[in-house]
Parts: sequence; structure tokens; C-alpha cells
Amino acid sequence: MEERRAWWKEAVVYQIYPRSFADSNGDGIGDLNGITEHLPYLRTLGIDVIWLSPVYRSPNDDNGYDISDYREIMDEFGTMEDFDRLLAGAHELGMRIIMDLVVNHTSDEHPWFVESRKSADSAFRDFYIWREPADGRAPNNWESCFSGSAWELDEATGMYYLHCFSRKQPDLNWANPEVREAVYDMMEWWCRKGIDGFRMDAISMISKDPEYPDGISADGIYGDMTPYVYNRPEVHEYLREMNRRVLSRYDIMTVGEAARVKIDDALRYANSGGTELDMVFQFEHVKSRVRDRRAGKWITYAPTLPEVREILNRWQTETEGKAWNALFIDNHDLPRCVSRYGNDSEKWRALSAKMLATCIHMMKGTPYIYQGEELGMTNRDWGSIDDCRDVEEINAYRQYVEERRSISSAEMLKCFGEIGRDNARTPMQWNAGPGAGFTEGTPWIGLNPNYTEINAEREMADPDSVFHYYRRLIGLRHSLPVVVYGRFEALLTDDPCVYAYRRILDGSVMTVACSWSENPAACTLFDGLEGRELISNYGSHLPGKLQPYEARVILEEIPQR
Ligand code: TEU
Ligand code: CA
Repeated sequence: MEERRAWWKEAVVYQIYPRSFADSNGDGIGDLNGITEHLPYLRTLGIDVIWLSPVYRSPNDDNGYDISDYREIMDEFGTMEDFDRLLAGAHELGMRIIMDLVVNHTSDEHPWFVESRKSADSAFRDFYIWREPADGRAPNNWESCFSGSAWELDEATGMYYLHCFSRKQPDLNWANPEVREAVYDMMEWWCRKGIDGFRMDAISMISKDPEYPDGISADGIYGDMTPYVYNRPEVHEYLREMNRRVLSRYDIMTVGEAARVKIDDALRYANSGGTELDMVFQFEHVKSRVRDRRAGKWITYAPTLPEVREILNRWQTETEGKAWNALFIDNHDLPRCVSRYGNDSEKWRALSAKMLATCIHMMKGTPYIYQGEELGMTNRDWGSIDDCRDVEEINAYRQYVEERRSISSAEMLKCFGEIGRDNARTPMQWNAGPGAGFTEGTPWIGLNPNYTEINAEREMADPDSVFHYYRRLIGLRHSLPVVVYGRFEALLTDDPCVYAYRRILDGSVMTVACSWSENPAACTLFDGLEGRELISNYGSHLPGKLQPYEARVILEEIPQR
């Protein structure tokens, strides 16, 4: 089936976590002017769209994902004038900017909530989700994503409010049409400013089961809210309404963060009729199915090639012609991909980072690069809880190490080193100078000490670097329609080491093979294959096998009758 063309299908997106990207004034915190200064870097890389993690006014309980004013810029990040300059600067260089839309919840310091909590008959009471206590306790057993109960008792009225994330992130009540109108107004305000789209935070969670039933409990204390919070049927109604009211009236792109989404639901969210969103992030391939029960999600297990491949192949194949994919293995909530799926030792880091990039970027969908991924930035060690900054990590440490004592401090810190969100939030490594070129002051979160070796300045000067490899991958997507629109066909689906697939468009057949192994792996796909090598992380090849972490892409042009 012929795929309908769209600019956002042809684009490569780069995610910026502003707090950790570039500090222009020496206070140790990244800011908008820091981003503006580095726009030429992003232009050189070749990206088309910047996704800005939240820059709105926020008390920063969750680094901007707790918003107290949707129409102001966070003081530490600069001013609205700085934002306007950033937007204009990006547009001048041919890049677009999409904003993070965080509307599952606000900050408890947002005026809506300040009013809402004052009394049970406040005009804003129904903007949030309030319930009476049940037998003197929380209304149900739901556990928040950030540990502890998802309900917080509020003194003023003796009632509980729901917070799926931290207690400073009360959930908005989407069943209330006034809430929806207020959100659409705000979105419209940003669209009129000229922004180019939205990444929608936790959008699969905006509707809740009005019965608020207890969830199944694994630890006998808290219960799982998943069936009552995620991907409920009303979400699609709300999104169709949002689409009619706002999205369809602007030339923008939208991507929903759809935690726990299955393909069936994604086919609705990202339907090719365009009645909801353009695409969604699904998380099956980055979430581990293994749990050891001592500390909730906190484990050190890394997913294997067969697990990741089964999931991604299924998403590629079952969405074909029906919905568009978002391609990613890194973001601000995940460990660094080279540490988790590749090999971050000195010997293999660059090779395995390039291999993973090839694997993801040659698939069908819109690729997202998370800042520093293009340098092969790695996880770091977390020596002490005092080094950690993430509210999720800090709450989990309190619950499992200090209160329940179900895991030791050392083991928990090891888990943080494997899957903690702070790994993604260490400052961007610009150069080998003090502060890694990120700041002239003291960074708000400790640098990864390897910045003296791994940094943008060094990689830009080295044609063989991870950075230049990403630049070339992006270039291929921009120049070859088969990379964007070609049909996906899985190959070698039982191979223990090699991830292989084909992309096919008219007479173009692109064959991709990536070895996830640090040992040579048998592979005869390329033997006798006539065609042009588009990219590889090795300068020469061996017949019958792939070298450690080797990635190779060959394009055959078959004459059409
Ligand atoms: O994440 C929401 C989400 O779906 C969670 O799965 C989250 O990824 C997980 O708890 C982290 O380990 C979004 C944002 O991406 C995240 O940064 C915010 O903290 C969260 O919403 C609340 O706004
Ligand atoms: Ca700053």
C-alpha cells in the first residue's frame, strides 16, 4: 500500500532535556540561551525537529514535569523573549520545535490546584480528582509511579487527591469538560506562537476508571493501577476532541507518550486517518519483564536481543500501512542505550553505539535521538544517594532501602546505575574542559567523569566518531525514500546474535544486519549480494560472518519493468 507522505514522517527528532543541555550563565543549570547557542551543532547533525522537555514555570519537583504556569518560562531557563529567540533561531536554520505537553497533571502550586484544595465547593474543585477516605485510609490501594500511595490526604477538607506521580503532581480530572477546554486554550496559545507540535506526556493515563477499584497487589501493601488508569477508552474520545478543536487546525506534529500501550490501542492513537495523534511512543522494548520483587521495578537485568527484536519486529509489521511508528531507545527517563543494550567498555563503546543506531534508524518510523546519544554517552556510577537528583530514585530509595529494608543501599545504587533516570540527565558533554563545556559553574547534577574522553568537540573533529555516524544515518534518511517509506520485512528472526531486516520500496531493497554480540557471529546475508554499501561501522568485512557489533546496510536497485 502506498504510504501517504508527510513532513513528520521524513523528519529526525532530537530531544533536549534543557536542564542538562547547556548553561549560558554559569548557575549550573542548562537554559534556553544555552540551547540557542548550540543550534548550529544540531544543524550540523542534520536533525529536523527539536523536542523540548518542559520549559514552563515549575517548582521542579520533577524537573519541569510539574507545571505551575503553562504560559510562562521557568525562571532558571530564562524568559519568554529567550524562548521566542530560540524558536526564531531554529526556524531560521530550518528546524522546528515541538513542546512537551504535560496535562495528565499539574504542579500542586498551579493556581488551579491552589484554588481546588481550598474547599470542597471551590469552583476549581472538579479540576482534580478528590475522594473521601475509605475506612479512614486512602480511597484505594493504588501505588504511585514514584512509590508510595497514589493518594494524598489534604488537611483543608480531610479528603484525598489522586497523584499518579509525585504528591506534587496532582492528576487533572479529564472527565470535566472545563479542564479540557482550559487545556485546549493553552495549546492554541502555543500554536499561535508558531510552535510546530507537541509531545504529550503520560497521555495514555488521562482517563481513570470512575469506580476507582483496588488493584492487584504484589507486595500486599500497594496495588497496581494499570487497568484503571492506562489506555482507557475515553482517552481516544478526548484525543479526537483535542484533534478537532486544536491539532487539525495547525500544520504540526504530535507524538503521544503512551506508556503500557499495546499495538491494538496504538492503531487507534496513531491511525492513518489522523483523527487522534501522528504517532505514539510505546515502551515494550525498553521495559524489563523481569522483576525480583524486592524493590518494585528496580533490577539490573538487561533485555536481550531476542526479546527486543520480537517486540520491535511485531510493532514494525503490525502497524504497516495502518499507523506510524516512533523509533527510539533513549530518552530522559531511560538509561543510556549503549550501556544497556550495547557495550560501554572502551573497546566496544563506539562500535556498539553505532550498531544500535543503525538498527533503530534504518527501521520504519520517525527516529528520536536523545541528547548525548549521538556521542555514545554512557551511564555512570552512583556512589551515594546524595548524588542522585531524580524524585523517582529518591522516593524508591526511601521506600525500599530505608523503610522496608528489602534491598541494600549498595544494591539499590547498582540498580540506579543500570536503569535510573539520572543516567540520562548528567550534563551534555561538550568538551574536555572544566564543567565539560556545559557550565562554568557547579553543575546541578554531577558530570559523568568520562567527559574528558567522550565529548562533542572531540567527536566533531573525528570523522570516524559516533557523532559523524549519526550524521550519516540522518543523511541517508533524507536522501533515500526507501529509508522513510519502504516496507519492513524481518529476517533471521531466530538468530541468537544478529538483528536483520529488509526495507523495500519499488525497486529498492535495503538489507540491514546488526550484530549485538561482542564475538564474531555467523551471517551469510551479504555473501553474493550485489549492491551499494550505504553505511557500516567497519571499514572491511569478512565473508560468512559479522565482526563484533558490526552493522552493515546494503542497497540493491532492481530494475523495474
Ligand atoms: O513519564 C511517564 C511515564 O509513563 C512513566 O512510565 C515514566 O517513564 C516512569 O515512571 C519513569 O521511570 C513522563 C515523563 O516522561 C517523566 O519524565 C515524568 O516524570 C512523568 O511523565 C511525570 O510527568
Ligand atoms: Ca543557566
